[in-house]
Amino acid sequence: MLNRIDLRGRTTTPAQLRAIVPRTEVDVDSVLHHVRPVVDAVAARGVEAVLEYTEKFDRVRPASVRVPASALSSALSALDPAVRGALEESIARAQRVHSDQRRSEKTTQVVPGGTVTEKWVPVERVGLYVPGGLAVYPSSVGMNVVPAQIAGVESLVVCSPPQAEFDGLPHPAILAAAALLGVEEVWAVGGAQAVALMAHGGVDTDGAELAPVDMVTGPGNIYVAAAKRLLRGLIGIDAEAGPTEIAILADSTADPVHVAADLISQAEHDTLAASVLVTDSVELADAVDVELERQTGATKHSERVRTALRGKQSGTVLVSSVDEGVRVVNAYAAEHLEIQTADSRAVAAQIRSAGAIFVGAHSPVSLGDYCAGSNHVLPTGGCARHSSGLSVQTFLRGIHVIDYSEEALREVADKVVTLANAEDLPAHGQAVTARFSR
Ligand code: HSO
Ligand code: ZN
Repeated sequence: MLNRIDLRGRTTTPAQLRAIVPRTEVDVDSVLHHVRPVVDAVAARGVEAVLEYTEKFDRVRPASVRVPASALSSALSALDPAVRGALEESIARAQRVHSDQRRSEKTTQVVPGGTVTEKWVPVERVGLYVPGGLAVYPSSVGMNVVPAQIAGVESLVVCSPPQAEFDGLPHPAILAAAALLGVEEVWAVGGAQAVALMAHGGVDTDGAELAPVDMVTGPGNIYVAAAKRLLRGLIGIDAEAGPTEIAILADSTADPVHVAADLISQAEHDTLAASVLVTDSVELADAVDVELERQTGATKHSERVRTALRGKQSGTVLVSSVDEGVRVVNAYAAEHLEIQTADSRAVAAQIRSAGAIFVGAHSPVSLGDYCAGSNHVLPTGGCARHSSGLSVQTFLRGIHVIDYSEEALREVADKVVTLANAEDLPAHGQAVTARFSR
């Protein structure tokens, strides 16, 4: 079922490997000209423009955009108790892991009387975008809200598209998840309009105010990504999420049933999702292909899965050794990387680029999607080469606090003057010497 790329006997550089192992290119630039007018209109006319675009794109006109508190509490009461229990477990585990990400203030004494302290200050107000439609993921609400709350973000707003079938409210599972996490401010707005409204703020038809946020996080389609790209700078953003990716580095000891199940699990998200197997075992590759056929036929979203697995972004890469496989997966920098080899931990220790690494036979990606405690908002499209997944750090700003005494300044004054003069910025030096010339 998967395309096969045979790298055995070929010598390749990381840059060549990145070109050889295909991935979905999402051309966000190509939709910027559609999204710019939306962003500009919302900036200029606020909620009035939001309602026009909501009618046009979501085919519903909510009475008010701000979701009433009663809708949040009734969504939570109506939530299936089993789902609520599982969501609570997911949130509790994420809270444990993310609590350990908190940073403490550190003071470095550079010289006697001269210190630099790095203090960590949470972003004040954060907007979380939660998609509706095909992808209704209450688990993702937790993955965004938990690190923000643990970072100490004081003000959080969630935006999610209104649904005609739910009387113009966002999907009830999203409302329930928000309520469970103690998020009180939810607005029924989706797409680029949502990002623009959060960035610029606005006033609802009934006078409720959405104060502008400092940062927007959360997944979304290409229009949401384009809006983030246009508004970045005015607001901070997490990342422009692309289609999900799983790479599995496996040898002959891996179980093809598990490997196939895991490849299918992420293909289930999207026809553009990427499922990549990297292996030194032709027998495993063959057995996985057989399993993929069998399991895809039996799975609920088989059409979507089949399209994703057959897409050019998915495939099997044959390598001559696990070491070569390590080079391939490091170059590919998958959002999710599973290691299923004889000594999975030792191989995992060699991985330098991946959004998250899942080690051994009992750590499938879907565990991480829901209940490992790790975050499932991870860098896609090779961004794992330079970026990390969502964490407490995403919502913190490190601020250097410089505190020097007169003596400590005097001691280094000539160095400052020398460097200032070398850069032809003598007034910089003056700002120091002025303190000692009288
Ligand atoms: N695998 C997705 C996250 C997710 N899976 C949400 C299920 N629900 C992207 O990491
Ligand atoms: Zn998933």
